[in-house]
Amino acid sequence: MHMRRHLPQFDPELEGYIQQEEKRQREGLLMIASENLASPAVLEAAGTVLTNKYAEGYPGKRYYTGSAYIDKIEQLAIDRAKQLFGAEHANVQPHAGSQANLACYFALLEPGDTIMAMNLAHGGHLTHGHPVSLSGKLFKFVHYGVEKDTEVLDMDKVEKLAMETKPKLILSGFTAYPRAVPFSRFAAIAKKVGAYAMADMSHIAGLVVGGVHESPVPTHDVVMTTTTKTLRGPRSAIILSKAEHAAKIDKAVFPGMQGGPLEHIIAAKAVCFKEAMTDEYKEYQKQIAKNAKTLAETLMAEGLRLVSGGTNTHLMIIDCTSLGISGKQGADALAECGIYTNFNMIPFDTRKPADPSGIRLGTPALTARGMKEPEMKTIGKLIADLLKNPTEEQKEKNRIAIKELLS
Ligand code: DSN
Repeated sequence: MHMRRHLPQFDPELEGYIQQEEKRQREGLLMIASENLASPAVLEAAGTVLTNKYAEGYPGKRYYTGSAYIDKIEQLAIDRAKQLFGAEHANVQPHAGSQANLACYFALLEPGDTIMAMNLAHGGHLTHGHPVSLSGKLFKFVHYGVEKDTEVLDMDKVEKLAMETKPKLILSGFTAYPRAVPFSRFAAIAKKVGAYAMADMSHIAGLVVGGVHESPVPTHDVVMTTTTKTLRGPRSAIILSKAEHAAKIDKAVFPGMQGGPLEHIIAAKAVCFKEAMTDEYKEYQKQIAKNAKTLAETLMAEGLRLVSGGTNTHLMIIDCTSLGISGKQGADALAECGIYTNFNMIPFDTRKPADPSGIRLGTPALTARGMKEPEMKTIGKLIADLLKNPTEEQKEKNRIAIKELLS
């Protein structure tokens, strides 16, 4: 818990809400697949006077004086990102994933060009061409999706679609796909049709560092990732690229998409990358995947159906259809006893996005708390018991069991 000295004095109302949120995080099971628990060192770096500094530009080429130390900090983040992922170039300024994705598109393409990406309802992201996103308004998207029977990608069909539609950029990497992304196959297809290969590895960047998932960095022109999720850094993003795209990427981020970089958050990213270079961190990533496997097996043994029949990443999606409840009803019931997940579309969902059939859940934050396979079995059973019987009595039983588990 953060010990604040000034905020409680000046703004007790706000401090009170922060403390309530700290308590919720401490006393709940955080199972939203994209959330994690940043370390105290990351939080400390994010809460520094670096927030006071304007530093538009890049290290050594700023539009503001007084940037000597900021330059050192940003360069440290850049060097560590390159080293960590084996990248030729790193831009650490994107405020968040959506900006980073748009910057990549603008670096390599012209508005109106065709991008091929995953359908949002099958696990893509809003910035992968949904009509409500600027991405979908400014570029032409062709979407691939998973197969109805297996709920996984058929890469021969992805290749066929690429051959037919000749996109200028092929994007891989997803937010709700429980299976490993076949990055090298995506890169080979892009090469075959003369498209740029781009990966959004936001969900799995930590797993990539831990050697649990193939890295897209060697085979792709550009790779973006958010720095939270499995990576366990601050809420932000970076772009990695081949050296030949460096100047275009930098120009697209600043001045293309953004003004002043958030140097306090860049400092927190530098801390995260240092943490990610340790053996302990790699073990942590391996445990995330082991925990997800055990949790998925437990849920299935309890009779729940998981999209694609399981997981080999950090996340899984429960299909609530046969339980007679919607994903939203299920996620709300779980939250009422302190198990936080999010409701999610399943492939070929017949329900609406605001009340879909699925619940997405993951293991990064539980694993950050030191939990292992035995806890996953206990938690899987609690989740299944509640979804099969979402009564007040079962919720109370779960609350007691969770308190015991976390004590
Ligand atoms: N919010 C992220 C997620 O939950 O996967 C995507 O932006």
